[in-house]
Amino acid sequence: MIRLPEGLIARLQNCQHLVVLSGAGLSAESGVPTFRGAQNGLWSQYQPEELATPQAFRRNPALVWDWYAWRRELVAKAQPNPAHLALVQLEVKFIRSGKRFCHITQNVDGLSQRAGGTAIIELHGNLHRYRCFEENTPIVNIQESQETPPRCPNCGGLLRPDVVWFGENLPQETLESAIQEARECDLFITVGTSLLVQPAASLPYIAQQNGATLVEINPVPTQLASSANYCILAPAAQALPALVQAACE
Ligand code: BJW
Repeated sequence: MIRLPEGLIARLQNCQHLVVLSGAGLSAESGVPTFRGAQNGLWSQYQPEELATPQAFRRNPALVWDWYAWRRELVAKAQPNPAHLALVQLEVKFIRSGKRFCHITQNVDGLSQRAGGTAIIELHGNLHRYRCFEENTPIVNIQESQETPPRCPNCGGLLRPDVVWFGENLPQETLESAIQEARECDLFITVGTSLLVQPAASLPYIAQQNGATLVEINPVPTQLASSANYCILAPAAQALPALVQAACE
């Protein structure tokens, strides 16, 4: 049984505009490894931070492509977990009551959408989409290819996953929408993120500066814990369903 902090349920029930910022911990209980957790098996010899860069792709495109292909397969076999489903329940509850809800995710796995979520901002892209490394154009259908990575049908450049790597700008409109949501909300919940990566890590502070109540859900407290109004030190798949059930009673 999760012990929810006193006052949080009432705060959630009174909230008019909820923003949730999620990270890899949201999908941990679906069997998807977190970004900075211990890696196992095939890819344990590589640091994810060293593969998720344009430099790594330039140096060894096949290695980076294969890493994403492996992750894509892993995610395809995974199922949304009770934390993804609880967020969808919150979205439905908020929209039905005429209140605002937004889920900003750093995850590229698409599991929140598979759970039925629609009010989602994908800050770091999606590993099921592709674009041309040279022209930066989205590529919808990729053809069977002997080459790794496959090539762009328009210019012959290498294809890459449509995700945001270190040192790359987030899509401007996406980032602006996320910042606006953070500025306007009155309750901001972070779940399953280490908050080590900018600009996502600044969003809770933007929300707080504009008067929002901050909540952190993570089995391990992050640097946000000292500023948060409420912390739930528990896995997402336990904490979120407990919170949603209590708020809906
Ligand atoms: C559980 C759990 C359970 C476990 N339940 N929880 C300002 C200062 C310094 C540096 C910078 C700065 N501004 C920009 C930078 C550079 C850089 C950056 O932030 N570097 C830092 C390392 C310092 N940022 C960028 O380059 C960004 N671009 C940018 O800002 O452009 C302009 C610019 C460039 C350069 C300089 C200045 C300005 C782009 C960032 C793109 C990040 N991309 C990645 C890869 C995406 C594709 C892929 O997945 O392969 O995104 S990196 C990686 O980190 C991935 C994640 O989305 C992201 C965040 O990780 P997340 O989700 O928090 O995962 P973890 O593993 O770190 O944490 C998991 C958490 O879950 C833990 O806390 C666990 O405890 C918890 N957990 N089980 C709940 N069951």
